This record gives sequence, structure tokens and C-alpha cells, in this order.
Amino acid sequence: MHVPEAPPGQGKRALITGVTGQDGAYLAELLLQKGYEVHGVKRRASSFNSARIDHLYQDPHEPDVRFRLHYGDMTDSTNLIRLVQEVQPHEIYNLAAQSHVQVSFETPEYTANADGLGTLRLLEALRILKLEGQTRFYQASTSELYGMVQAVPQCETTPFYPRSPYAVAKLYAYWITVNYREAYGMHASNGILFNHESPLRGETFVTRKITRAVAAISLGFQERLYLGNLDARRDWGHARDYVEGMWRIVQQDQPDDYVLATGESESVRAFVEAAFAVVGMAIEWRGSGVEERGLDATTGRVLVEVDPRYFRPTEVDLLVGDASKARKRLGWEPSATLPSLIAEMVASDLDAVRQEAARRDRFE
Ligand code: NDP
Ligand code: GDR
Repeated sequence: MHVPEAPPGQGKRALITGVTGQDGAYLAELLLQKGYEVHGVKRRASSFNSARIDHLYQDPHEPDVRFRLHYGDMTDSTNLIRLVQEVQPHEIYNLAAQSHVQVSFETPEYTANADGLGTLRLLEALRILKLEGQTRFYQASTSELYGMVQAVPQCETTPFYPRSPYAVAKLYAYWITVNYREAYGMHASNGILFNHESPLRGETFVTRKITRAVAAISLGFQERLYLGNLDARRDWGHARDYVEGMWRIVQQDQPDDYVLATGESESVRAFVEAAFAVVGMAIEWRGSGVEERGLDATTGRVLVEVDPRYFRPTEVDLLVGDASKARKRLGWEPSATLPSLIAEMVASDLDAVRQEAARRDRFE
């Protein structure tokens, strides 16, 4: 008789910090599909902040609920200890962070607290509760650790040179994860993830800012898009592929650190061109530096302008990752291409802008 295989997560509990963010939403969905009981940590906010995970919501009064939300904050040790004690997770995915590089220059102390010390608090919670031998730990590390270009493509052995308070905080988180692995034998791993995007990407990161603007401009609801450094190059993948990589890292017998990246790098300028091309608009660039403008090639209208407000005090010029180790050991491959990612994001923002317009019309 054929006995169907149990899903890999059946009987397992996962705790996700940052569940309301882009990656938290995709990861929660993935782990639920894999049969896990998923516990997410969300912050209290004065308005709803759960739009990305509302489709996963289950009424806690129903039987067999597998998705639960808990209030929490990475700056509150007592809260984290209590949550870990309550949930007794088999796996923790630490995704919570003040994740905006430019904002970290404005809020450096808070960023260090949430992103750096927050990671320590979770690791200590595991030790205090004597779960260090049982609970596996994933730390959301970042290609921002490489910062100032030392070598390309960047891999697990490339030296770090962080270039923002965010990256410095994440450097602490990276090393404290390694240290707890070595000191206490914890199954604690870092995923060094290069930029990954999706229709759920926060609206102030450059890709989503561009795709939203392209949608609004092409439908006549926005005049112009203001950007900072057009020359920065990034290795952009799809968040859905990257959360699968996170899960695979945690499933390995031995904890370790892995780069996840596509191996391709493009400039912000090229991303702008590709996004406008999705709506049939071609961009012609004129001028240079702060004088650079992106013109509609057909009408000559200025669509893109440089605003130095978006320049960073220290910039990361070039990121391109080498994910050979992940490919070999985890069997991980990114499935999305940059053109398919951009097309998906623009299509989703066109829908969103149309819906907003329809809503506005109803109220007028
Ligand atoms: P988001 O900014 O979309 O999500 C961050 C999450 O962290 C949100 O749920 C946010 O809550 C929560 N959060 C922020 N501060 C706190 C706090 N003090 N206590 C509890 N929760 C908090 O980020 P992404 O989903 O894009 O990224 C996930 C993680 O991966 C982050 O740690 C990021 O730094 C890292 N990373 C991201 C990459 C990317 O390209 N996306 C690449 C490499 C690493 P709220 O919704 O309330 O704001
Ligand atoms: P990044 O992402 O800093 O790489 O961090 P972001 O999209 O903010 O910037 C990418 C590059 O675009 C340039 N840029 C602009 N950026 C923003 N946000 N807004 C603009 O108007 C603009 N114009 C040009 C930036 O200078 C930069 O060079 C993201 C975050 O998700 C981090 O949490 C994560 O760790 C890294 O990716 C990997």
C-alpha cells in the first residue's frame, strides 16, 4: 500500500520575526505550505500593518490553526524570551530589522539596537531557556556587509567592509550568530542574501519606488520620478526564490553561512529603462551627475530627475554575488530573471494604481 509522504514541516513549529515584512510574508506562506505551524512576531502599530499576511490569517478560535501572530519587538528582551518560551520553536527565522539603509543614517542607534542587539537577544533567549541544542536559528544577513568593493563577485570568503549604520549593525548580527554556533554548538546559520524584490517590496526601496512611479506615470497620475544615485549596481532576485533558500539553509545537517544571489548585476538606471519599457515607454538620458534627466523618447517630457536628497553619505557601488556554494550544497537556484521580476512588479503596480483611482472615483 502506498503511504503518502508527510510534508517536511509537519509537527514542526517555526517562529518568524519580521513576519509583516516582504520576506516574512513569503516565508510564512512557504512554511505553511510545507506543513509547519507558523508563529509570527508583529509590532504594535497605530494602524493596520499586516496587509502582506492578511491572506494567511486564520481565526484563532477555529480548531487546527497553524498561523498565529504575537505582538513583539526586537528591542524588548523580556518579550522575546517569553515568546520563545511559549512557542518552543523548532526553527527561528530572524527577519525583523530596520532594513532601510538610508534611514539607518537617520536612526543609527535604533538600527543598532533592533538589528544588532536584537539578534543577540534572540540567541540569548535560546540559551536562557536551554533550547540552544534544539532550536535551529536563521539570521537574515545581507550583501550590504560587503559594502566597499573588495572583490567581485562576492562570496562567503570575501572580506566585509560595511558602509552604513545598517550594515555595521548587521555585521554584529552576522558575527554573533557565528560566535553562538561555535561557542555553544548551536545550529545557527547566516543567509547572506543579495537584494531581492517582489510586488510586496516596501515602497521606499528603489525597485518598488520605480515600478510604482512607472505605473502611476503611464496612467497619468504622476508627473515625475525623483531618484538618487543612478549608477549603483545591484544583484536583484525574486523574494520568493530567496525564502526557499532560507528554508534549505536551516534544513542542512550542519549549520553554515551561504550567499544567495543571481550572479547578475544591473544599474539603477538600467532598472528604470526596463520598467518603463514594460509600459511601452522608452527613456533617453541627458546630462550627467545631479543634472541628469530621463526624457520620454517620444515626447521629450522629463520623467526622471536626480534629487541629491536620496544620495547616501557612503554608498555601496557594486554588488554581484557568487552563490556557487548554495547551488552545490543546497541545490538552490533562483528561478526568476530580472526582466520577469520587473514585469511582475510593474503589472502589480498598474493594478494597484487602477484600484486606488477607482476607489477615489467612488468617493468623489
Ligand atoms: P522589510 O523591511 O520588508 O521587513 C522588516 C520586518 O521587520 C517588518 O516586519 C518590520 O515590521 C519588522 N521590524 C522592524 N523593526 C522591528 C522591531 N524593532 N521589532 C520587531 N520587528 C521589527 O524587510 P525584508 O522583508 O525585505 O527583509 C527581511 C530581512 O532580511 C531584514 O532583516 C533585512 O534587513 C534582511 N535583508 C533583506 C534583503 C532584501 O533585499 N529584501 C537582502 C538581505 C537582507 P513592520 O512591518 O511593523 O515595519
Ligand atoms: P539597498 O536597497 O540599499 O541595496 O538595501 P535600496 O533599494 O534602498 O537601494 C538600492 C540602490 O539604489 C540607489 N538609489 C535609491 N535608493 C532608494 N531607496 N531610493 C532612491 O530614490 C534611490 N535612488 C537611487 C541607492 O543609493 C542604492 O545604491 C536593500 C535593503 O533591502 C537592505 O535591507 C538589504 O540588506 C539590501 O538591500 C541587500
